[in-house]
Amino acid sequence: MGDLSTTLDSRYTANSGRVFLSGTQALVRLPMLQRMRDEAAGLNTAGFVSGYRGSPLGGLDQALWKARPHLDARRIVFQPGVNEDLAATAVWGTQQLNLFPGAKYEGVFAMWYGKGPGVDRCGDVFRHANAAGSAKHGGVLVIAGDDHAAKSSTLPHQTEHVFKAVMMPVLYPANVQEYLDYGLHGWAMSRYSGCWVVMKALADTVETSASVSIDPLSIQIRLPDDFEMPKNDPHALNIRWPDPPLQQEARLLNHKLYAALAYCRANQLNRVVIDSADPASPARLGIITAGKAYLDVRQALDELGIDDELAAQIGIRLYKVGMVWPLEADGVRRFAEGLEEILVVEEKRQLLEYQLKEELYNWREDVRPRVVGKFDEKGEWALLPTGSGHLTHGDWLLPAAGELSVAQVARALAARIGRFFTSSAIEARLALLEAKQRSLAQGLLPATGMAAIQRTPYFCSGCPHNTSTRVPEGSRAVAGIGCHYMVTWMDRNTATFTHMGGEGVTWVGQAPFSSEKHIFANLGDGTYFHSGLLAIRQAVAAGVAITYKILYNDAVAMTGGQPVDGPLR
Ligand SMILES: Cc1ncc(C[n+]2csc(CCOP(=O)(O)OP(=O)(O)O)c2C)c(N)n1
Ligand code: SF4
Repeated sequence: MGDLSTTLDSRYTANSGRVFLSGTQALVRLPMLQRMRDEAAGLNTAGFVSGYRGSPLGGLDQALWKARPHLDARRIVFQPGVNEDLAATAVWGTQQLNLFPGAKYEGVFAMWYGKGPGVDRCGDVFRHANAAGSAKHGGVLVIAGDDHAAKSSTLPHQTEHVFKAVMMPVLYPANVQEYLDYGLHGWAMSRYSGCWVVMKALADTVETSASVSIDPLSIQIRLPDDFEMPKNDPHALNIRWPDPPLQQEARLLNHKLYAALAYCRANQLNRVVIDSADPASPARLGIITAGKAYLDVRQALDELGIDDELAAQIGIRLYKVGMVWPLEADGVRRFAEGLEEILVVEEKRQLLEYQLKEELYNWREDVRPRVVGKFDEKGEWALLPTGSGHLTHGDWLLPAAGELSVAQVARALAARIGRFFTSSAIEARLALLEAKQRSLAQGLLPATGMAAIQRTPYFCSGCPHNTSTRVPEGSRAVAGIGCHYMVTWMDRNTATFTHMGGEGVTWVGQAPFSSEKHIFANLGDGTYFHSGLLAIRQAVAAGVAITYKILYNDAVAMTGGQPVDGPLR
């Protein structure tokens, strides 16, 4: 008989073995594991979590609230932000604790969370706080929720490019176990390198569940022995005061990012997963990938009937990247050696591909593998005739727009493998996949060939948005972010919207040039508290004729019905 002492709370109380966790629950468990590790290491630390809700991290705050007794027991404070950048500012404060007298702990490890648009609005604070750095016994882990397919967002987002701009290293887990493992590495890397470290949480992985190993000490952290800390001081890269701006920049560019790379190297966060074991027939085709795209590659190989053994035999070397920016070069060099070609499989815009090409650029031409990924071997910059006398870019292989399907990845893999290995079994499986893909594209269910039903969402009956989003005859409204955005699909003369917190301000740029006298703007009560109040102040400051409707439904509905974060008056 199984262990009858297991309860739902075991996911947060078990100290060893395996528990069943969703990705969101793993993010709740993560700071508890960090505290347990610190305790075992004799460190007197505490934890702090702040951020703002939004899919795919819409339910994280509710999960943290539910786990409150377990967080309290591990000295972890959860203080949601009024918005994302104020949350990040509070996290910045945790790293300053030990600069002042009165600190009750040796350090505070902190976690920020938010969705892509929240990351976008944090550019200023991330840039400043990352340059200032983390505390030696603190560390900052930034959980960035990404929605590549815009399933629950007004635009798709891929935040790695934002973090590259503010110079924060990015880890990209592929499954629930890696949320725990990379999270612990993230804090350790942050303490070591002084950087704020990002962990990308993609909808496709953070919204899954799995049985995971929960032992806080199962991750062995190795501090690099090949990295020279300035002045031989192990804490030379951590936060300090005073700290002039050019010294911060020099510390970050000359040392901190290289310390993060050394940490990645020492802990083998990037690794070869499949390779030829036969020196007489070494690998020819390399595949480099990360996160969800890694899962797509595994699935595509499986669908093509290529297991690990066959893959190694036919000359495939598979490289799984855990830290996608910056890309550690020594591992890349060892991965690329002897290959004829490398296929980069990554979803959305090139991140790995551009770094890989840059790192291989100075190789001798006769040993440098060809790199394909977003585009085939003609490359992105080939100007190809369109047939109508115009020119276009090279041919897409794995397009950047939208998300990749397993069939697309399988097609690209089969094409590249087909250059040196053909098998009728692979071709037959590919044909099957293509047929499945075609019927899905036509809106047909592959199993039955019947049309899949599509239904436009509408307000729930009884919802105040049903009446509050109506406009008087002859007038128009602009929409805002929230559940009430659905009004744009209804016959209610409501068109265009802004990002969260800009509601109605587009009118400030139109009113001086328009014969229209007045518009309405919808603003949810949750958004009003988050940032929308400033939009109203902008409209007042500009003196434009606009009527704001603050849509009071007493909830931040779109993300799960959380209470508005404070009083509205
Ligand atoms: C900067 C930013 N953070 C978070 C989100 C995620 N988000 C989308 S709608 C929404 C809640 C809006 O609540 P409210 O304004 O009360 O409107 P309601 O959903 O209740 O209609 C949130 C947090 C976002 N779109 N942008
Ligand atoms: S705000 Fe709530 S009640 Fe209204 S449509 Fe959205 S989910 Fe339904």
